[in-house]
Amino acid sequence: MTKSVFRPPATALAALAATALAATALVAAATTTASAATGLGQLAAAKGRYIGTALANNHLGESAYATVADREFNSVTPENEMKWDATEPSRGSFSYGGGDAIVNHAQAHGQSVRGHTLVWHSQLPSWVSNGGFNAATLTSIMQNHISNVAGHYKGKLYAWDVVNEAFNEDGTRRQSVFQTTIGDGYIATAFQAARAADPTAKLYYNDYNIEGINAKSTAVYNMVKAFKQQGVPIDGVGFQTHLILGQVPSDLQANLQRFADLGVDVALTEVDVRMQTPADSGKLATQSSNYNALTKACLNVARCVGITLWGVTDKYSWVPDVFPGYGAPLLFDDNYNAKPAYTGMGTALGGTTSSPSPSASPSASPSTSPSSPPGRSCSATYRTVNQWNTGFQGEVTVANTGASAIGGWTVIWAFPNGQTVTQLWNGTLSQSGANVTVRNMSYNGSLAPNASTTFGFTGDWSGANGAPSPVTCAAS
Ligand code: G2I
Repeated sequence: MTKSVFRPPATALAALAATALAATALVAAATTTASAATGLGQLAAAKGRYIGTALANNHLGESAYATVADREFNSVTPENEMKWDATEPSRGSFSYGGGDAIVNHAQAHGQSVRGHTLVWHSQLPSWVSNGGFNAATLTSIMQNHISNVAGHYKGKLYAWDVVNEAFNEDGTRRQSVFQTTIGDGYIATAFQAARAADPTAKLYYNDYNIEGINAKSTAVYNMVKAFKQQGVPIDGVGFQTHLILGQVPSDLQANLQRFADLGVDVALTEVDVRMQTPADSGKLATQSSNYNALTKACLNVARCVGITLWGVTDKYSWVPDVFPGYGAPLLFDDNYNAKPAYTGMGTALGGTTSSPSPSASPSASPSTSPSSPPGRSCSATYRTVNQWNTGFQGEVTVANTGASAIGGWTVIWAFPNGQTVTQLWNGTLSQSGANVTVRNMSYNGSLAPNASTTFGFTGDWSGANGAPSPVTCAAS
């Protein structure tokens, strides 16, 4: 059994004491502090999800910034370093210094990376936006950009925001240079180029103000539906979730679910909840309940794979620059004190989580193979996809080896060299010491005879990173 205990840092407790709502959360948190504190990312990993942050290279030298980022988050998104103006500032001249630094940092700290973003109207160098290119030339410029940038990071990223913010509020297409020059088809072309450049990264469409059901989200929904019908390679939709205090859409979960039902992953990709500054205890309490609600909405949708905050600390948030008079939108204040919002999110992630079912108990050992009902059987094949100094990425393929359909699977192994899983997707993880148990999600448990599915994970290793054997599978 894996037990993750959520304990806010001491500074969070002090901040919490200020509000009535938070006081309730404090009691909840305090009663679960039975063992060592753990970050939000670890809590999420126990539920097969991630909690990420936008990371900015120029702040990584600040020790409090790096400490909080690495303690709390198991996914990162470069805030600006992979955008077009950073990666191809002049035509055909590519620079990856900033993006590489983020990827190296993430790999050294067991964090997966969401690439952001390949095609966007903003932070687009003027050689592209004002180049006066015709459709054929701009298409090839766009394909070349994607092929180089996604190709450079091939195999290293969990996902890419392939196209960002292509729709207006009324559901029409934004009149970007790509739209006006190439036409509607540029988005599908971009996804095809991204798949060709990096076949393992999940490919996302990403936008803001699509969290609730409205004209804009419905336009995106219709595009995704058409892409799935046409075979355009899209894997996910990113809901930026830049919210105003007290305005979490009541239909957030329903909206995430309708997209998931199209057969794509969903994620909250740039979350912040801004308020008029200065903050006070009442606003901070509302913000805490807003974070709690949006986290629960994601957790209630099986294909909501994770939540990324758009920054580590209020100190460096983009909000006050763009919305004067507003700010304080994140989980940590200017001094890196955890805010009530931190506890709002942490309690939603289940301060105490466990996987109590018998085959996931601490005594579960791969030497004791789990058993399948008669007629049902499955196999599990483990492989190391990628490995770096202290981290690695693994993948397990689960196949139905019986003559009957199966409705679920459980895979068990023991790591030979003390490796630990830091994040796992397309499965529900439980790790106790060396023993790992992974169960299917609701959407990938059913397998017809001969059908297979995969789940992936990132992990930490030191000394050696041997593949476990045996890796056993039980069908249900
Ligand atoms: O605007 C908030 C976000 C909306 N969705 C897409 C995201 O990519 C976007 O992020 C923000 C960054 O957080 C800002 O840091 O994108 C802004 C640009 O559209 C970023 O701001 C820019 C400033 O405008 C530049 O002056 C500055 O040089 O950041 C640059 C690097 O610090």
